[in-house]
Amino acid sequence: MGSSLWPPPEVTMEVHVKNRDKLLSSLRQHLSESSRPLHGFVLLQGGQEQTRHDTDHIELFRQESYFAYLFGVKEPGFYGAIDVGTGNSILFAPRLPAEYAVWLGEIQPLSYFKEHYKVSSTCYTDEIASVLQQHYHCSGKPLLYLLHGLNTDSNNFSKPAEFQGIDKFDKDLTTLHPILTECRVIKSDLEIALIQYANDISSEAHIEVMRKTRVGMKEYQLESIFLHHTYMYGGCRHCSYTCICATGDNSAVLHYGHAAAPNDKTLEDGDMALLDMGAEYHFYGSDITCSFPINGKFTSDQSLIYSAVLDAHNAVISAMKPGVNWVDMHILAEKVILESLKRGDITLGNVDDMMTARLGAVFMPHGLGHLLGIDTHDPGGYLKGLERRKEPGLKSLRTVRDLQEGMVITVEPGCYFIDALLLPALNSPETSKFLNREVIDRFKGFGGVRIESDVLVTAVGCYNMTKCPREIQEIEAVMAGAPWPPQKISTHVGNGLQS
Ligand SMILES: [Mn+2]
Repeated sequence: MGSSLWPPPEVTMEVHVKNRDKLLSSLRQHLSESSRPLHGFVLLQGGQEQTRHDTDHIELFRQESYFAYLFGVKEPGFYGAIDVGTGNSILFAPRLPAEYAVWLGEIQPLSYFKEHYKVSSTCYTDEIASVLQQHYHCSGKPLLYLLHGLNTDSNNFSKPAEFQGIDKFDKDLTTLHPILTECRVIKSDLEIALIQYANDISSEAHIEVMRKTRVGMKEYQLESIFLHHTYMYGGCRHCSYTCICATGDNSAVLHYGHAAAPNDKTLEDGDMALLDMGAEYHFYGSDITCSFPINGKFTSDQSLIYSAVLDAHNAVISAMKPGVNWVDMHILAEKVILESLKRGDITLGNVDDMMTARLGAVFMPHGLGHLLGIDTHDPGGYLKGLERRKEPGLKSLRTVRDLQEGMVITVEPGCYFIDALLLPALNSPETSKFLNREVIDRFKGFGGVRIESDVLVTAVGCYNMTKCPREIQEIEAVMAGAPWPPQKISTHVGNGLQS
């Protein structure tokens, strides 16, 4: 089919110039407010290439995300500094051996990096200490603002920059991380454009997969179609995350597709597919899930679960606007799903009582969604002072924040039949009374449904950046070959004369 999006858009480094400006003004404001001097340097160390285990096989490098945010540098081994006093930015490139030119290509001069990455100056990484000393015009040791802080999704800490001669500097390890992370939470127009493109090409790839899905194929063939489309027509060499191509009972395995479960099941007639796949374009990602019947026609049970999830997805998007709390959106999604399950006789009793018993988490154990940007799970979900909830389901939320204009957050309700959760729930006196055992038995092996869109919070509401068919009729039509987006039906049905 090719692609309506070819060729991919030009990337401008202006996005990173703006990101640096934003950090500089936030940091300066913070320093002024705490009566601290406006000098010193922000210093970040970019990512390093890694080899596979003990071999010389070099894994394809992808830049560390904070470094990518500020400098947009695709090459490994760089450092970057921002002079807090002057606002000047300095990139430090690794000094490459002459042999590099034999095996890896032309060695670019420093001027190339200065021009390409739109920084004030470029030097070599073995000059960091001397260059920063030269740029410092105040008394005492120059102060370095280094990146050190917790990633609340992984529980890992970012690694502060290290270099020869760092002992000649004072170090501040606490100021930078929360300020830089907060900058990343609210997206600029240029960042939004990149996320939109990642969404456009990924949405198109999902539709291509939907159209080519046939009984008897393997899950990895769906993955392959997606990867091909986003790379071939979008130049997306990286995905935001490993593709989850789950069918049948695998779709209840939330993070299916990993090395031990490598998308290798045969697609069976009557099964659902749950495909969670998103491409990355110039560091900025997308995170999209489509669920559909492999044979192209929803059964009544599939419609029941799918509609429950779609209603939750749509209810959340209708309610989203600045000031709305994300925990409330999660609870709204749970409630809509539980009401649908009750109408389908899967659950019994009063929905509010089910909510109190946290029954929603039996069917949707994960959080409703997460911030999205350079990382799939973009940082900043838990501002200082915000506590993770303890209750099932809510404790999985990657943020509990109020929505703000400029956030991009995924809306990804799901409903799954997971034995590891259903069996204990059926055996617990608090939850078993809500569960219709016979009907639930019918859903054994069903797997699950998830619908995931990437949503931008606007001044007055929100905007869904993901453009996939979502309604049951739309999915069935697209799978049967109908165009997407649907062709506009002409309102001009007069006498055939062109108006
Ligand atoms: Mn997601």
